[in-house]
Amino acid sequence: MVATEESKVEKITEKLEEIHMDDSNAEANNAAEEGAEDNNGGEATAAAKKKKKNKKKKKNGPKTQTEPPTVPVSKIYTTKVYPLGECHDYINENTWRTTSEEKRAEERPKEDDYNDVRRAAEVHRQVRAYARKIIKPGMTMTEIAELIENGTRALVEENGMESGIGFPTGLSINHCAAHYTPNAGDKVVLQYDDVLKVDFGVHVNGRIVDSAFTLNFNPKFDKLVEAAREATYAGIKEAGIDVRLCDIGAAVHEVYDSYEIELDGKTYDIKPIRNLNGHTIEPYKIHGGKSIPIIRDSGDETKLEEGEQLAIETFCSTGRGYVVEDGECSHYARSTDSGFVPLRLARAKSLLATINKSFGTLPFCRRYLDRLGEEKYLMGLRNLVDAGVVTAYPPLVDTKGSYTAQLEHTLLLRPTCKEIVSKGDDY
Ligand SMILES: [Co+2]
Repeated sequence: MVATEESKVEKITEKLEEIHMDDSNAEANNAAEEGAEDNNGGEATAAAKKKKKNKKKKKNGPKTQTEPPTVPVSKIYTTKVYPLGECHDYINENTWRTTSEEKRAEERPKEDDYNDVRRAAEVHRQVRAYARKIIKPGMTMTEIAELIENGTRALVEENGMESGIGFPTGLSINHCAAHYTPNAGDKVVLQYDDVLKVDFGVHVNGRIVDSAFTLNFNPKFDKLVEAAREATYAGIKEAGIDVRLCDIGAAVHEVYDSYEIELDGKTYDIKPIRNLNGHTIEPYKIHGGKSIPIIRDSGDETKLEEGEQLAIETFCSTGRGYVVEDGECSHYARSTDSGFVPLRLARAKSLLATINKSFGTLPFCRRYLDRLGEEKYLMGLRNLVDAGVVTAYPPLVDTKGSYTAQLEHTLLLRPTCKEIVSKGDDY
């Protein structure tokens, strides 16, 4: 999900092919042991026999993912210790953090939290590996959303507020940059010439991993997608403890300045979408207190701080570089600071009870209400939005005919290093 300038102000209110998930250390150990065996001239010692037996047993265990993805990551990582993201040392006046014993000690009590975020990230990587391979023109938006959501629910072992989907699966196409997911009855079919932003979230104990990528099928859009990727990585590189938000925006903007794209004989500047922002993430709150600009001259000198979790996301466009709300709304979230609001409609009250129980402050969409068995809830939902108890997040669009792209990662500003938790082999 993305933070808009407006929301910042209105805060009030896998026949199954196998993907090997063995970690490289295990593979290295096996290779080393096999090497040792060869040195014995192939003699089948008691130890080697035992090892082979163990190996076979291990193979029968569920250590690989299926297609489509159905195996919980906890059945793959049986020690329940999930892989670290990509870690980067802090730079400049923060280089001391890398080797600080004191900072290492501060991280120890937070390991369980980090492990929750990493479990969510592993689910994201495994679900998106399948999504990136299988999403093709001709599929409906509903099929795409369901394959991602079914995968997420299974791999994270969805369980009430303990683990599940972090927010609705964004499947925004072309000039729509964000916050579109199909509602019931949606008949939109993905086309060859579409540029699709896939933005989905996974949470474990409220620790949300928010990561997004862009798919294009016609290579004429490659530059646009590349621009979003490079700009986001520039933002990620810039981010760190004590770094001013405006400096991240400037680093991102500078990359976009170097990009243009030729589409059907016409050349377009690739611009950042100036009213879309990255954001901090807090437990069960996709939009924490800070918005991270993707333009220079934002003037925001607020600094990032130790311990913060960030979604660094940038969007670019061949249009105006500015989005407005447009079209049927699908995304909603309970407002986190609405306080007590008296509700007159009984239907609004019962709907709010469902929202509180099923989503808390996590964003949801109409399809999620449908699957819970809620019916004829639009009036009640409208009532909750009007009362300020629930915030509606309609699709955000640039000018018609334009194309937009996005890339997003979730980062942890750990005391000793910057960890890109959602980083994978794909992006
Ligand atoms: Co986001």
